[in-house]
Amino acid sequence: QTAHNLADYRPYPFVLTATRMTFDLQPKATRVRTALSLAPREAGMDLVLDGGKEVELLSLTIDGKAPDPAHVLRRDETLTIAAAALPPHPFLLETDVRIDPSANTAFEGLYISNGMFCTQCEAEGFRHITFYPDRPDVMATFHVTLDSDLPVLLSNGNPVGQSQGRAEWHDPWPKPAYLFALVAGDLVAVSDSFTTRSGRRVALNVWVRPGDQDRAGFAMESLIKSMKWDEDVYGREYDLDVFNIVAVDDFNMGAMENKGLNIFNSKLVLASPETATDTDYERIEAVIAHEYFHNWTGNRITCRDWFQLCLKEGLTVFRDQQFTSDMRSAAVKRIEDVQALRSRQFREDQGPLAHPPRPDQYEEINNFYTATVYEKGAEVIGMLKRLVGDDGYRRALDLYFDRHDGDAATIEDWLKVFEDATGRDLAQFKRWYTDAGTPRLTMAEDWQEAEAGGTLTLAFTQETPPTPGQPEKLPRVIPIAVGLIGPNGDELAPTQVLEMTGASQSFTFDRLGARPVVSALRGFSAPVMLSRQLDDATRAFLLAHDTDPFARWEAGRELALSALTAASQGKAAGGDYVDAIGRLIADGTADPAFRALCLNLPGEEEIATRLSSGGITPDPDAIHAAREALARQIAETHLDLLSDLYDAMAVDGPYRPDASDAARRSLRNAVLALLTRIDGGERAEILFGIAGNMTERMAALTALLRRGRGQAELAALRDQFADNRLVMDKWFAVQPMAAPPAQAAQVARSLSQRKDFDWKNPNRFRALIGGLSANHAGFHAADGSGYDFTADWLLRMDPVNPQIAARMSTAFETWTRYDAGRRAKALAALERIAAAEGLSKNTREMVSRMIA
Ligand code: DPP
Ligand code: ZN
Repeated sequence: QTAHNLADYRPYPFVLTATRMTFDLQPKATRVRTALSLAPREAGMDLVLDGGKEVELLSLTIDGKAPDPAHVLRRDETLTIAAAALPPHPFLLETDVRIDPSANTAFEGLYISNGMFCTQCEAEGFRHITFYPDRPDVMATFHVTLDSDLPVLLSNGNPVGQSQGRAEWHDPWPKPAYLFALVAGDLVAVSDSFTTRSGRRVALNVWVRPGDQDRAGFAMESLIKSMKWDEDVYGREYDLDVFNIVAVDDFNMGAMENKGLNIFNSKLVLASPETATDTDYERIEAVIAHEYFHNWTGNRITCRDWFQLCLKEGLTVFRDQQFTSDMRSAAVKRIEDVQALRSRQFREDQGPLAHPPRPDQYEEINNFYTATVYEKGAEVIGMLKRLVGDDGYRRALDLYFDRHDGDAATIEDWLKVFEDATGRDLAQFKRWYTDAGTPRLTMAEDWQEAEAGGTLTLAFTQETPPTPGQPEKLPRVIPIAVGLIGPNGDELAPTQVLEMTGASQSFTFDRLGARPVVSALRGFSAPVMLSRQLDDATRAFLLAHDTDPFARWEAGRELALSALTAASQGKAAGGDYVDAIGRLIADGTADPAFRALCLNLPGEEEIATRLSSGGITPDPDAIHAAREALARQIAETHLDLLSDLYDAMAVDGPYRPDASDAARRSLRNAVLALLTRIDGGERAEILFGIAGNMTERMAALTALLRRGRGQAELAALRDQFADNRLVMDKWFAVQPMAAPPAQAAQVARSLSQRKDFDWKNPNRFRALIGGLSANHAGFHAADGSGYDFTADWLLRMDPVNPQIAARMSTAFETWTRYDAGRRAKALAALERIAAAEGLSKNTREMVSRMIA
């Protein structure tokens, strides 16, 4: 009853062609009148509509007449009209319902944020607005009338009528209910326009609250760049006369791609140098692009059912990654994406919540908006592109848009266009979509000297550990990009992609003059964990000479991890890494952003993941200490070099959020974090005082907090920005995150008692609760204080906003990998949550999967 299974998919027995709605928007009692043009696909079927229990049915008619009440059945989540009451031909079903947006704290459906009406319907929010076939394969045109005294009234599609207190919108593109949106509020727009390459002039607006206009310009620039890029790179044009973006403060997600009316969490729209960091700017650009790109990959072609979520999300993430690579540095973007994948998706894959990019079962779909569906979904597409080549990819995508425009499609449809466009059989490749877990790839080298030149054999084996419900795994297709580097550092063989299909497989390179060093998994050509026997000297060689930027960074990463994992188990280490990093930071020819990425040590969570994948129980306190010690060692060894670099990387002139200035700031801030360990915080205090931009101020503040200082700076920031929610979110997040681990839970607890901890706001809640779980040794404190604090707040949030509570419960997803003492405390916290009366379906599913 509670689980949904992919295998149970059936088409909806009615065809819905047009939806007309009229909203009388009142905060406590909004009336929604809906007319659905329906036609039965087959005779004798009951009409089942979704509708949340708070939706109050006032009247219902079929072709203007009320049916016999005996034929209308209201259950908690559905409204059923018996076949006996339905005509055998097309008919009009009209409903009139009442809902209470002011009581909607879950922010699903129609709700109010700061006096503004807005909606969130993905995945299943529309059923909280009216009775409807709320599933993605039921698509209709929408005609929407909004009645309200509020000055700005928006919905999907094109405006077709405006008068005092009323606006009408028509969306000619058939869409599923999850893409419906409306907004009504006192808003102002930053406006511009874009002319598509076939000459359609599109009015563009970014709507914000009065006073926020001067922080919306970057979002608008990003939108225009995205529209142009999608035409240039994918040949995709926009298809309406207007494109509206609205910023809202209370939002469960980052943003939402509703047709023609994207709704954004305000933190992904509003930016000024004083309030937003370089990272914020980069994310705004990427998410504006992501939601815009959904217009084709998601809206024009949507998903047949929610099991196919990665069809639109994996592809759209892949597209926004390509966009950012083109706008900024491709090398840096790739490294950042791999870091994010490892820290979120590999972590998910290792624990009790592991699932395939296309799951075949769920209880609550909102729990599947995960790193696996999104980021691994994107990696799978990257592999497909590598296997079929750029031309093959372009042909396949053209065919996809051509063949499936207007469809609700599946992963099978997606793979079929690649097969048809390239002639390749993708049956084995499909396992990437259906199997969970991160494959472990092992590489062994064999070198044979010979007269005609030596022969190098690379022998690979693959194995994927068991995951919930999938004890055994068959081998996958793994594209392994490899290059060979000669002893003098020259590239002997450029990158080639080895295609592994078996459980073990060898590849041979012959006629080689001297034994080369192998640069493997270039560009992170597959989302696997690669293990190979490599000494630290060879890693340092690759860090100095590899021509592939990812592989070069990876060599440094491996050096650092080898030092850190050894040290956290009480073994001496670090020399090779400290020497190599010294050479790299002194190399003025290397991109500052790349040097910054190399200088930022692997996080504690990443070290724990590495240890645990090698079968070692991670000790959070020892990991923290080892990382601190290595940072100090680098700072002491290279003090002069770092001081000079800190001065040299200062950025002159007004703040610009572009990649090259951001790169210099990122290197300088990485250096600052190290130097603060030696100078007692002198530089950081100065920087905080003089910096005009949030990037440097946050870096300085974080460095100080990590050293147990920074109280004056915190107070200054609060005084200056008490009224700026987004800055105050940072203020709440940084304190538990950068606190010494033993105090982190206490820091979070006292912050949670402040009046301005407006916890029902998702951003504020995520800031504080997520800030603590980002402090690895703090969240996993041996006394259980981190677990207890987090469980207390999940329990408090759950009845108010189940989506947020369930999402944040993933802080516990790695609990099984720690020692018995921590496991017992984490399990007790999870059991306390599980035992709560009235726990939401969302959180219940998460907690029971984690305890199972
Ligand atoms: N709004 C979310 C995203 O764009 C869900 N579609 O990924
Ligand atoms: Zn998306």
